[in-house]
Amino acid sequence: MRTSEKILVIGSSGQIGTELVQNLRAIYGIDSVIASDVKVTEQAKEGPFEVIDVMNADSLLEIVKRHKVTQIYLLAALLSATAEKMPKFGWDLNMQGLFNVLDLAKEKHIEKVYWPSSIAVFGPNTPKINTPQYTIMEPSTVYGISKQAGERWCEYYFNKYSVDVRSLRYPGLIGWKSAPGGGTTDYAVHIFHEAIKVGKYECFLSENTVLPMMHMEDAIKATIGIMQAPTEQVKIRSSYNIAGCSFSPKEIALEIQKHIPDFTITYKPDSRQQIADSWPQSINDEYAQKDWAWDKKYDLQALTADMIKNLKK
Ligand code: AKB
Repeated sequence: MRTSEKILVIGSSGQIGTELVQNLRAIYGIDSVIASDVKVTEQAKEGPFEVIDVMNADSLLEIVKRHKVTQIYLLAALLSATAEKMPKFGWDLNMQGLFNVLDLAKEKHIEKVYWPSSIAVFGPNTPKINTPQYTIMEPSTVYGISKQAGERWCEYYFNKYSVDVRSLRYPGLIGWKSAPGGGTTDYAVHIFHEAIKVGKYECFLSENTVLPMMHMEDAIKATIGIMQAPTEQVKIRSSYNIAGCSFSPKEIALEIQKHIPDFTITYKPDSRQQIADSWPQSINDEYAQKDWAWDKKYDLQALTADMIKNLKK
Protein backbone atom coordinates (compact mmCIF):
# COMPACT_ATOMS: atom_id res chain seq x y z
CA MET A 1 0.00 0.00 0.00
CA ARG A 2 1.24 3.48 -0.87
CA THR A 3 2.21 5.44 2.21
CA SER A 4 2.20 8.84 0.52
CA GLU A 5 -1.61 8.79 0.22
CA LYS A 6 -3.37 12.03 1.28
CA ILE A 7 -7.06 11.41 1.83
CA LEU A 8 -9.79 14.04 2.05
CA VAL A 9 -13.12 12.96 3.55
CA ILE A 10 -15.89 15.42 2.64
CA GLY A 11 -18.90 15.35 4.96
CA SER A 12 -16.74 13.67 7.59
CA SER A 13 -18.86 14.47 10.64
CA GLY A 14 -21.88 12.46 9.51
CA GLN A 15 -22.85 8.89 10.31
CA ILE A 16 -20.39 7.21 7.94
CA GLY A 17 -17.68 9.88 7.99
CA THR A 18 -17.17 9.78 11.75
CA GLU A 19 -16.23 6.09 11.68
CA LEU A 20 -14.53 6.19 8.29
CA VAL A 21 -12.08 8.91 9.38
CA GLN A 22 -11.15 6.92 12.51
CA ASN A 23 -10.54 3.78 10.45
CA LEU A 24 -8.61 5.54 7.68
CA ARG A 25 -6.40 7.26 10.26
CA ALA A 26 -5.65 3.92 11.89
CA ILE A 27 -4.44 2.64 8.50
CA TYR A 28 -2.78 5.68 6.90
CA GLY A 29 -1.86 7.81 9.94
CA ILE A 30 -3.62 10.85 11.44
CA ASP A 31 -1.90 13.46 9.30
CA SER A 32 -2.70 11.64 6.05
CA VAL A 33 -6.46 11.92 6.51
CA ILE A 34 -8.11 15.34 6.34
CA ALA A 35 -11.60 15.50 7.79
CA SER A 36 -13.92 18.19 6.40
CA ASP A 37 -17.45 19.43 6.79
CA VAL A 38 -19.52 22.55 6.14
CA LYS A 39 -18.83 23.74 9.67
CA VAL A 40 -16.21 23.09 12.35
CA THR A 41 -17.09 20.07 14.48
CA GLU A 42 -15.49 18.16 17.37
CA GLN A 43 -13.48 16.24 14.75
CA ALA A 44 -11.30 19.35 14.33
CA LYS A 45 -9.68 18.49 17.68
CA GLU A 46 -8.64 15.03 16.50
CA GLY A 47 -6.50 15.80 13.44
CA PRO A 48 -6.35 17.82 10.21
CA PHE A 49 -9.71 19.44 9.49
CA GLU A 50 -10.99 21.85 6.84
CA VAL A 51 -14.30 23.66 6.45
CA ILE A 52 -15.50 22.77 2.94
CA ASP A 53 -18.64 23.60 1.03
CA VAL A 54 -18.57 20.92 -1.66
CA MET A 55 -20.63 23.19 -3.92
CA ASN A 56 -17.72 25.62 -4.07
CA ALA A 57 -15.37 24.15 -6.70
CA ASP A 58 -12.70 26.86 -6.32
CA SER A 59 -12.22 26.45 -2.59
CA LEU A 60 -12.26 22.67 -3.03
CA LEU A 61 -9.44 22.92 -5.56
CA GLU A 62 -7.46 25.23 -3.29
CA ILE A 63 -7.69 22.75 -0.39
CA VAL A 64 -6.84 19.78 -2.63
CA LYS A 65 -3.73 21.57 -3.92
CA ARG A 66 -2.66 22.84 -0.49
CA HIS A 67 -2.80 19.37 1.07
CA LYS A 68 -1.65 17.52 -2.08
CA VAL A 69 -4.74 15.31 -1.81
CA THR A 70 -4.61 12.01 -3.73
CA GLN A 71 -8.02 10.52 -2.83
CA ILE A 72 -11.44 11.93 -1.95
CA TYR A 73 -14.28 10.18 -0.14
CA LEU A 74 -17.34 12.30 -0.92
CA LEU A 75 -19.95 11.72 1.78
CA ALA A 76 -21.77 15.07 1.82
CA ALA A 77 -25.37 14.49 0.69
CA LEU A 78 -29.01 14.87 1.68
CA LEU A 79 -30.54 11.47 2.50
CA SER A 80 -33.94 10.17 1.44
CA ALA A 81 -36.33 11.73 3.97
CA THR A 82 -34.63 15.15 4.08
CA ALA A 83 -34.32 15.39 0.29
CA GLU A 84 -38.08 14.83 -0.04
CA LYS A 85 -38.58 17.98 2.04
CA MET A 86 -36.07 20.01 -0.03
CA PRO A 87 -36.13 18.40 -3.49
CA LYS A 88 -34.30 21.13 -5.38
CA PHE A 89 -31.57 21.54 -2.77
CA GLY A 90 -31.25 17.75 -2.45
CA TRP A 91 -30.72 17.39 -6.18
CA ASP A 92 -28.30 20.34 -6.38
CA LEU A 93 -26.15 19.23 -3.45
CA ASN A 94 -26.06 15.57 -4.41
CA MET A 95 -25.23 16.24 -8.07
CA GLN A 96 -23.07 19.39 -7.98
CA GLY A 97 -20.93 17.98 -5.18
CA LEU A 98 -20.31 14.87 -7.26
CA PHE A 99 -19.45 16.84 -10.42
CA ASN A 100 -17.02 19.05 -8.51
CA VAL A 101 -15.14 16.02 -7.20
CA LEU A 102 -15.27 14.01 -10.44
CA ASP A 103 -13.88 17.04 -12.29
CA LEU A 104 -10.93 17.23 -9.89
CA ALA A 105 -10.10 13.66 -10.90
CA LYS A 106 -10.74 14.33 -14.59
CA GLU A 107 -8.26 17.22 -14.41
CA LYS A 108 -5.76 14.94 -12.61
CA HIS A 109 -5.67 16.92 -9.36
CA ILE A 110 -6.58 13.70 -7.50
CA GLU A 111 -6.17 10.02 -8.36
CA LYS A 112 -9.15 8.23 -6.83
CA VAL A 113 -12.73 8.99 -5.80
CA TYR A 114 -15.15 7.18 -3.50
CA TRP A 115 -18.81 8.10 -3.82
CA PRO A 116 -21.64 6.32 -1.99
CA SER A 117 -24.77 5.21 -3.80
CA SER A 118 -27.71 3.55 -2.08
CA ILE A 119 -30.47 0.95 -2.29
CA ALA A 120 -32.59 4.06 -3.03
CA VAL A 121 -31.57 3.69 -6.69
CA PHE A 122 -34.22 0.95 -6.83
CA GLY A 123 -37.93 1.70 -7.06
CA PRO A 124 -41.40 0.20 -6.84
CA ASN A 125 -40.97 -1.82 -10.06
CA THR A 126 -37.70 -3.43 -8.94
CA PRO A 127 -37.83 -7.11 -7.87
CA LYS A 128 -37.91 -6.80 -4.07
CA ILE A 129 -36.30 -10.05 -2.96
CA ASN A 130 -32.63 -10.74 -3.63
CA THR A 131 -32.54 -7.64 -5.86
CA PRO A 132 -29.94 -8.24 -8.58
CA GLN A 133 -27.10 -5.91 -9.53
CA TYR A 134 -28.67 -5.30 -12.94
CA THR A 135 -32.45 -4.89 -12.92
CA ILE A 136 -35.32 -2.42 -13.33
CA MET A 137 -34.51 0.65 -11.23
CA GLU A 138 -36.94 3.60 -11.67
CA PRO A 139 -36.36 5.26 -8.24
CA SER A 140 -39.27 7.34 -6.95
CA THR A 141 -37.48 9.64 -4.47
CA VAL A 142 -35.33 12.72 -5.14
CA TYR A 143 -32.48 11.02 -3.29
CA GLY A 144 -32.85 7.84 -5.36
CA ILE A 145 -33.02 9.78 -8.61
CA SER A 146 -29.86 11.70 -7.68
CA LYS A 147 -28.08 8.46 -6.75
CA GLN A 148 -29.08 6.73 -9.97
CA ALA A 149 -28.00 9.73 -12.06
CA GLY A 150 -24.79 9.88 -10.03
CA GLU A 151 -24.05 6.23 -10.80
CA ARG A 152 -24.44 6.91 -14.51
CA TRP A 153 -22.09 9.89 -14.26
CA CYS A 154 -19.48 7.88 -12.33
CA GLU A 155 -19.47 5.23 -15.05
CA TYR A 156 -19.35 7.94 -17.72
CA TYR A 157 -16.32 9.64 -16.14
CA PHE A 158 -14.59 6.26 -15.85
CA ASN A 159 -15.26 5.35 -19.51
CA LYS A 160 -14.62 8.77 -21.05
CA TYR A 161 -11.94 10.27 -18.83
CA SER A 162 -10.44 7.21 -17.07
CA VAL A 163 -11.47 8.59 -13.67
CA ASP A 164 -10.82 5.95 -11.00
CA VAL A 165 -14.16 6.21 -9.21
CA ARG A 166 -15.52 3.49 -6.92
CA SER A 167 -18.93 3.18 -5.33
CA LEU A 168 -21.23 1.01 -3.19
CA ARG A 169 -25.01 0.93 -2.91
CA TYR A 170 -25.35 1.17 0.88
CA PRO A 171 -28.32 -0.37 2.63
CA GLY A 172 -29.46 1.18 5.95
CA LEU A 173 -26.38 1.53 8.16
CA ILE A 174 -26.39 0.75 11.87
CA GLY A 175 -23.59 1.80 14.20
CA TRP A 176 -23.19 2.88 17.82
CA LYS A 177 -20.47 5.52 17.35
CA SER A 178 -22.46 8.03 15.30
CA ALA A 179 -26.06 9.04 14.70
CA PRO A 180 -27.80 8.93 11.32
CA GLY A 181 -29.68 11.96 9.98
CA GLY A 182 -32.48 12.30 7.48
CA GLY A 183 -32.77 8.71 6.25
CA THR A 184 -35.66 6.25 6.06
CA THR A 185 -33.63 3.48 7.67
CA ASP A 186 -32.68 5.65 10.69
CA TYR A 187 -35.25 3.91 12.90
CA ALA A 188 -32.94 0.90 13.13
CA VAL A 189 -30.40 3.04 15.01
CA HIS A 190 -32.85 5.11 17.09
CA ILE A 191 -34.56 1.94 18.33
CA PHE A 192 -31.40 0.86 20.19
CA HIS A 193 -30.88 4.23 21.87
CA GLU A 194 -34.51 4.36 23.02
CA ALA A 195 -34.56 0.71 24.12
CA ILE A 196 -31.59 1.33 26.41
CA LYS A 197 -32.68 4.80 27.60
CA VAL A 198 -36.44 4.42 28.12
CA GLY A 199 -37.30 0.80 27.26
CA LYS A 200 -39.76 1.67 24.52
CA TYR A 201 -39.80 3.00 20.96
CA GLU A 202 -42.42 4.41 18.57
CA CYS A 203 -41.43 3.35 15.07
CA PHE A 204 -42.15 5.52 12.02
CA LEU A 205 -42.38 2.43 9.78
CA SER A 206 -44.98 -0.34 10.04
CA GLU A 207 -44.10 -3.57 11.81
CA ASN A 208 -43.58 -5.77 8.73
CA THR A 209 -41.54 -3.35 6.61
CA VAL A 210 -38.48 -5.41 5.69
CA LEU A 211 -35.43 -3.43 4.52
CA PRO A 212 -31.80 -4.28 3.77
CA MET A 213 -29.49 -3.14 6.61
CA MET A 214 -25.82 -3.43 7.53
CA HIS A 215 -23.62 -3.03 10.60
CA MET A 216 -21.38 0.03 10.23
CA GLU A 217 -18.25 -2.08 10.77
CA ASP A 218 -19.17 -4.09 7.66
CA ALA A 219 -19.93 -0.89 5.72
CA ILE A 220 -16.54 0.61 6.59
CA LYS A 221 -14.81 -2.65 5.69
CA ALA A 222 -16.57 -2.66 2.30
CA THR A 223 -15.77 1.02 1.69
CA ILE A 224 -12.07 0.74 2.43
CA GLY A 225 -12.04 -2.68 0.75
CA ILE A 226 -13.28 -1.40 -2.61
CA MET A 227 -10.93 1.61 -2.44
CA GLN A 228 -7.91 -0.62 -1.77
CA ALA A 229 -8.86 -3.27 -4.34
CA PRO A 230 -6.53 -3.51 -7.36
CA THR A 231 -7.96 -1.46 -10.25
CA GLU A 232 -8.63 -4.45 -12.47
CA GLN A 233 -10.83 -6.08 -9.80
CA VAL A 234 -13.23 -3.14 -9.72
CA LYS A 235 -15.20 -4.08 -12.79
CA ILE A 236 -18.38 -2.14 -12.04
CA ARG A 237 -17.85 1.62 -12.16
CA SER A 238 -21.45 2.68 -11.54
CA SER A 239 -21.95 1.14 -8.08
CA TYR A 240 -21.89 -2.31 -6.46
CA ASN A 241 -24.78 -3.95 -4.59
CA ILE A 242 -23.66 -4.97 -1.10
CA ALA A 243 -25.77 -6.87 1.43
CA GLY A 244 -25.71 -7.20 5.20
CA CYS A 245 -28.92 -8.54 6.73
CA SER A 246 -32.62 -7.85 6.17
CA PHE A 247 -35.26 -7.44 8.87
CA SER A 248 -38.47 -5.63 9.80
CA PRO A 249 -39.09 -3.39 12.85
CA LYS A 250 -40.96 -6.31 14.45
CA GLU A 251 -38.04 -8.68 13.93
CA ILE A 252 -35.44 -6.29 15.36
CA ALA A 253 -37.73 -5.54 18.32
CA LEU A 254 -37.97 -9.29 19.07
CA GLU A 255 -34.19 -9.55 18.90
CA ILE A 256 -33.78 -6.56 21.26
CA GLN A 257 -36.21 -8.21 23.70
CA LYS A 258 -33.78 -11.11 24.05
CA HIS A 259 -31.42 -8.60 25.73
CA ILE A 260 -33.98 -6.17 27.22
CA PRO A 261 -37.07 -8.31 27.98
CA ASP A 262 -39.30 -5.34 28.99
CA PHE A 263 -38.68 -3.43 25.75
CA THR A 264 -41.89 -2.49 23.92
CA ILE A 265 -42.47 -1.10 20.43
CA THR A 266 -45.43 0.74 18.90
CA TYR A 267 -45.92 1.75 15.28
CA LYS A 268 -46.93 5.12 13.82
CA PRO A 269 -45.99 5.10 10.12
CA ASP A 270 -45.36 8.54 8.60
CA SER A 271 -44.30 9.77 5.14
CA ARG A 272 -41.16 7.62 5.31
CA GLN A 273 -43.34 4.50 4.97
CA GLN A 274 -43.95 5.27 1.31
CA ILE A 275 -40.22 5.60 0.69
CA ALA A 276 -39.51 2.30 2.46
CA ASP A 277 -42.26 0.56 0.48
CA SER A 278 -40.54 1.54 -2.77
CA TRP A 279 -37.21 -0.09 -1.79
CA PRO A 280 -36.00 -3.70 -1.99
CA GLN A 281 -36.26 -6.08 0.96
CA SER A 282 -33.02 -7.95 0.30
CA ILE A 283 -30.01 -7.48 -1.96
CA ASN A 284 -27.97 -9.83 -4.12
CA ASP A 285 -24.30 -8.86 -3.88
CA GLU A 286 -22.66 -11.69 -5.84
CA TYR A 287 -20.68 -9.29 -8.07
CA ALA A 288 -19.02 -7.61 -5.06
CA GLN A 289 -18.22 -11.04 -3.59
CA LYS A 290 -16.76 -12.28 -6.86
CA ASP A 291 -14.90 -9.15 -8.03
CA TRP A 292 -13.15 -7.91 -4.88
CA ALA A 293 -13.90 -10.59 -2.29
CA TRP A 294 -16.56 -8.73 -0.30
CA ASP A 295 -17.84 -10.66 2.71
CA LYS A 296 -20.02 -9.43 5.58
CA LYS A 297 -19.60 -10.31 9.25
CA TYR A 298 -22.84 -9.28 10.98
CA ASP A 299 -26.29 -10.90 10.86
CA LEU A 300 -29.26 -9.54 12.86
CA GLN A 301 -28.31 -11.47 16.03
CA ALA A 302 -24.67 -10.33 16.02
CA LEU A 303 -25.61 -6.76 15.08
CA THR A 304 -28.13 -6.48 17.92
CA ALA A 305 -25.79 -7.95 20.51
CA ASP A 306 -22.98 -5.62 19.43
CA MET A 307 -25.17 -2.49 19.44
CA ILE A 308 -26.56 -3.20 22.90
CA LYS A 309 -23.19 -4.12 24.37
CA ASN A 310 -21.54 -0.93 23.12
CA LEU A 311 -24.39 1.50 23.74
CA LYS A 312 -24.75 0.24 27.31
CA LYS A 313 -21.11 1.17 27.94
C1 AKB B 1 -31.65 6.46 3.78
O1 AKB B 1 -32.46 5.85 4.49
O2 AKB B 1 -31.93 7.46 3.11
C2 AKB B 1 -30.24 5.95 3.70
C3 AKB B 1 -30.04 5.03 2.54
C4 AKB B 1 -30.68 3.71 2.52
O3 AKB B 1 -29.33 5.36 1.62
N1 AKB B 1 -29.89 5.26 4.91
